[in-house]
Amino acid sequence: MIGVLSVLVATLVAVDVVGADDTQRIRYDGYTVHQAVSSSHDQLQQFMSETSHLPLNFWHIPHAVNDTIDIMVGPDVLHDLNAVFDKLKMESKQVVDNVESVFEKERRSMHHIRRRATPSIQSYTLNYHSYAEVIDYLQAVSNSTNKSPNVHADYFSIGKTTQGNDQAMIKIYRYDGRTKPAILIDGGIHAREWIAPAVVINFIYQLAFGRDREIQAMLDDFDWYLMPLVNPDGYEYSRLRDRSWRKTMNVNPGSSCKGTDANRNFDFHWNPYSGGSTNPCEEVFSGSSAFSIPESRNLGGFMRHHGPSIKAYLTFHSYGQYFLYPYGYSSYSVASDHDELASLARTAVNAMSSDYVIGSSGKDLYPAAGGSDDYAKGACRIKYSYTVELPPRDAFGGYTGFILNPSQIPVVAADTLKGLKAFAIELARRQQRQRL
Ligand code: 0X9
Ligand code: ZN
Repeated sequence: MIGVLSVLVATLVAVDVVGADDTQRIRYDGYTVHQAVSSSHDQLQQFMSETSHLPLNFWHIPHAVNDTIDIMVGPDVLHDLNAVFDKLKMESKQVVDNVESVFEKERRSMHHIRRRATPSIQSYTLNYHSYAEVIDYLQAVSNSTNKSPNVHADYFSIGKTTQGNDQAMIKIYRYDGRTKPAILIDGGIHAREWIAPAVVINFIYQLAFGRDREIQAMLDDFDWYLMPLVNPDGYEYSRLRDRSWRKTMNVNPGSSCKGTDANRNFDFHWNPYSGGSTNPCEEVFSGSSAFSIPESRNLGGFMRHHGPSIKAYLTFHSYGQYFLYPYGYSSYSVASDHDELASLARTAVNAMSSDYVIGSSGKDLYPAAGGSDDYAKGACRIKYSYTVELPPRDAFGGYTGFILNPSQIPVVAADTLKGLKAFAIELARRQQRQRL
């Protein structure tokens, strides 16, 4: 009996929070991150082709001319990377000296914020959580709000991932006898961008339990669909095995490399040669065809089905502080109503204290086809569709790229909520004007 119990306890410890068996975790000792600036589209193209044979991990691909490129490399690749920088006369600086110590620090901070045996619903907003905990949270929100006559929250799944996890969604609304337009929000398309699901979890809390005037107005005017983890398989892998994992976890026939970049797989002008890849071993693998993976197919199906009632789609990523609107599939494809999209983004950005760059995804430097934002707008006619790249701005300093200390979650979430409030209130105003 004691034997069984100690095995059980050992297992529980092993999978604790970010835990897992550390021997199975991919370590990044001696890996460094380098920041360079590409001054033109041509220079970026040249850089990409000169480095195509090197195992580089792009933390940040530039979204605008003179924007930074952040690249993680292993110690044995550093010499070759520097040679390319020299050849193209690109200035660069090392912004992270040892990636593993940054990852380690994050793990330690997460352990410091330990949960109590029976966590309050609010406590879920303060740390990064496992997929199972996120599901517990959504169900707890759903159960507790449904006791009140005022705000309702319905938990449901839009489908299963490759590994059989649920793509969980919650609809938050106030039923007052009117059919309302909706706003769709998601996070976690990219596994390692943990701040995105954390921010969506915070939005859910505020919409379900917030009592201020703006939240009430947001529920008066819209129904809210929120999905914190579009890609739970990849997210779990990034928690337990490889902190820098970006893709989903599907097996790719004929390759030993797993996963697809879900944000290259949506079925609108799908094109692996535009910011994606046909190589399953690449981080931006576009998949074998559009909608080849369930994660994008299920989300796309949901958007298509609810398209007419959804007025805005916001997909949260990190990092860089960008508010991007379609189209991203090529450098020449700017939406015809881009002024309206830019001005609504401006309203949101003005309400936040973090400084965001507003722009059209593909135009300036870095087109990428198959994004969820393009699909929402191009295929589902959701007019106001955006990719929001959350803080920080860069890979340098205390909050390093997609590694943000969990103590920053409430700070980033509160600021982003200010933007969301302004966004929703202005959108409601535009809707009303249109009806008059
Ligand atoms: O490259 C992406 O998928 C997004 N950036 S990230 O650093 N989070 O990976 C930007 C997507 C912008 N939208 C489209 N290109 N459609
Ligand atoms: Zn992303």
